[in-house]
Amino acid sequence: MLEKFERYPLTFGPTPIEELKSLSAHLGGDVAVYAKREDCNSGLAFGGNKIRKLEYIVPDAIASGADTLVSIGGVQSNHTRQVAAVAAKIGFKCRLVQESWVPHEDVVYDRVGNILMSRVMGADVEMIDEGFDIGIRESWENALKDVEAKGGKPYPIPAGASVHKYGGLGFVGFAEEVRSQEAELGFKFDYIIVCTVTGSTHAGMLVGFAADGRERKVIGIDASGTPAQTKAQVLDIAQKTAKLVELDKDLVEDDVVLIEDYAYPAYGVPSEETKDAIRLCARLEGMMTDPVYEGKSMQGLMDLVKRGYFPKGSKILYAHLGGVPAINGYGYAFRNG
Ligand code: 5PA
Repeated sequence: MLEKFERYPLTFGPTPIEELKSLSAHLGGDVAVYAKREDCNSGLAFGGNKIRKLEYIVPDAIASGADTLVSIGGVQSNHTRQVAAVAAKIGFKCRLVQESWVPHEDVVYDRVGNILMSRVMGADVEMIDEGFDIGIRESWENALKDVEAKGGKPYPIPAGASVHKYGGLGFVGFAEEVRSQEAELGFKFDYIIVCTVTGSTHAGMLVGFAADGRERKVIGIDASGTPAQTKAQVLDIAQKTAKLVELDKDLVEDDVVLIEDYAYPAYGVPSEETKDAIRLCARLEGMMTDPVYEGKSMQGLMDLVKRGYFPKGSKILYAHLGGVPAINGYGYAFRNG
């Protein structure tokens, strides 16, 4: 589906799929849980889901003649850290807008984890006191103008690289990769669990898995706390991406399965249940998840299994999208483990 698009390799190659046997047994043994490790996908500053998206965006950035990648996220954004790493790798400058999307308890929240790495990698980091919103932001548009005013040539990458013409392509590739791994494994996954916020990860998967009729088997776990906006954005990106790759099927609203029950109390704030899910997964599998995204989708996965959402015998693929560096900003929440 992606042959006609140029890809700039930034990942190690196909990401491993591993069976989470202890977790599956702990959850009762009726379903088998596997993880596809997007968190281990690249040597670029701990990697994560944005690297796969950026592989299809970088050729356009280079062709545009730009010299500065300009992007936006919260203070502990994984996305902006990955943009900073990619900019360093391809010899671009990087301008990042970090908005106050998350209330926090730790005094070092804006000094550790993702933002620490972005600064070390040379990004020009600007802190803006604005709340959470996955849409196009004035602060980001101002940053684009500012780069230009200072003689630079900006290349715009919106939040999560989602509302970008090529933002959905990377995770179409994820679905194709899963299909070829399934051929080797000798079985197909019945469900794919994905954490959803700005939407292009989920949207790309919808398009990729629609190719073999599994679009409604992609189960999005909302971590935005603004699910109506997130769901609409997933559908819009999926429809545009479907057109781009010439999918011979129309995607409709009901194809976007987005479970809203685990984003509480707010974007970036882990509930007690999210923290428990992070601890349980870490203690059973040695697999770390973060308090903003993957901890919430892990909590969702565990709860859905317990509630019998998946028929007995189901094989479930948990997409681990990265994001662990942000846990450094949550030292207080995990002070006792
Ligand atoms: C993010 C996003 P989408 O934004 O494509 O829906 O992906 C959700 C997601 N898991 C899931 C991890 C670890 C993520 O980092 N992160 C954003 C960021 O600024 O880091 C875009 C919000």
